[in-house]
Amino acid sequence: MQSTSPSNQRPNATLALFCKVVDNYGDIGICWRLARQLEQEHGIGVTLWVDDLRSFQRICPEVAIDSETQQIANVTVRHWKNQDGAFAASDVADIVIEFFACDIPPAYIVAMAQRSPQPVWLNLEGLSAEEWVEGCHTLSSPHPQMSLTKYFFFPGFTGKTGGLLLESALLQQREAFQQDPAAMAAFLEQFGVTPTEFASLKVSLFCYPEAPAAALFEAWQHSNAAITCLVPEGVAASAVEAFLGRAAIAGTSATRGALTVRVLPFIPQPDYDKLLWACDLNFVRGEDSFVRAQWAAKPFIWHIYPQDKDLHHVKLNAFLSRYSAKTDSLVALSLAWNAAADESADFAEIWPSFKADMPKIATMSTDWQHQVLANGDLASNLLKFAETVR
Ligand code: TRH
Repeated sequence: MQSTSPSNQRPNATLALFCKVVDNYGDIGICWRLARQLEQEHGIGVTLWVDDLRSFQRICPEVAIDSETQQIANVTVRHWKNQDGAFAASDVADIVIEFFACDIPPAYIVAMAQRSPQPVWLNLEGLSAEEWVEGCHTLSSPHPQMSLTKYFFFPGFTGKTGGLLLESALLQQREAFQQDPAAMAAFLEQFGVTPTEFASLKVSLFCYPEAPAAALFEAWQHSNAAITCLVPEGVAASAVEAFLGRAAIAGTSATRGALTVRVLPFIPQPDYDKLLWACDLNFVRGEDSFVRAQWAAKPFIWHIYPQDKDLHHVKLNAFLSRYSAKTDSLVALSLAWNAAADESADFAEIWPSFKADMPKIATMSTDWQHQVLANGDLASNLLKFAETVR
């Protein structure tokens, strides 16, 4: 399964990836990235089953929302409408992945049990830096009624986990882009970013509605150097609208004091990478943008998906204690941004020290990349594991 096969040849193996878009875009963002990489770099024939084509279309404009089956980037995309449907053993792929414990249609599971040889069945879990993940990664779970075994596969930051998603050419592409200021300026210009804004400290902002964006904007207005905050439409909407004094539609911008806020459209996934690469600081969220920020080699602040009883604070602290580029100011800003600090946040105090530390954090983030990459990438690790349980 290691070599790449051109798309017109028989795939090295077939794989079905089931994705339920629970909330937001992260789930389909991760599954689409994984599907493309398995096809392009490993020659796997991938079928991506997804329930929400509209969300998928926002990160991948080629998606036709009314199509039951379509080919995009050599991946077969199937609209997963419901749990009904008849499946034969011959419909089942060599490897079957359910993302985030979503329920595969019952008839597909029956067909999996009937297939000979049986498929490798994986539950691809969410990313966490917590230690327990290492103990659960690759654990098996026999089906209660059928003779089928499912394995848990956890992404993660250590060699005892499945690693992180990373396309083989990404870091090279990122370096080439970052070494070409004209390309970065041209990229941002299409969203209305002016030369003056390009010369300022550029920050991308992607967060959940709970983030204290208004308080951060207030501190940035009084900064001693110009800041341009680029925010996709719909993100931090109330703070952005209050700052702009009007609806936050793509293309609108306003400047108050040192801060310019500019609203961007929601852009396709590959462009979002370029946005992260072109900015000096990135605020990211959830799982996928959080991982992409780690490959951007720029300082980033993570807004973690909020959970009941502040469980997400445990996950945030688990990451911060592993992250090798952490500094006191980065920890302070991260905790304040996630309302996880003991005291109420004073961004006017935290921001100047974080800004002063940014060059150091950017340098250390490269060490972090090397550390994480020593574990290999998630797609390759997943296929290696599948070989061992075949
Ligand atoms: O959409 P998210 O909030 O996803 C989250 C996480 O997956 C989380 O684990 C899950 O539990 C929760 O949803 C319900 O954030 P995330 O993971 O960063 O995914 C956003 C995707 O959108 C990512 O693939 C990048 C992409 N994106 C674009 O393609 N264009 C854009 O303009 C922006 C802002 C994002």
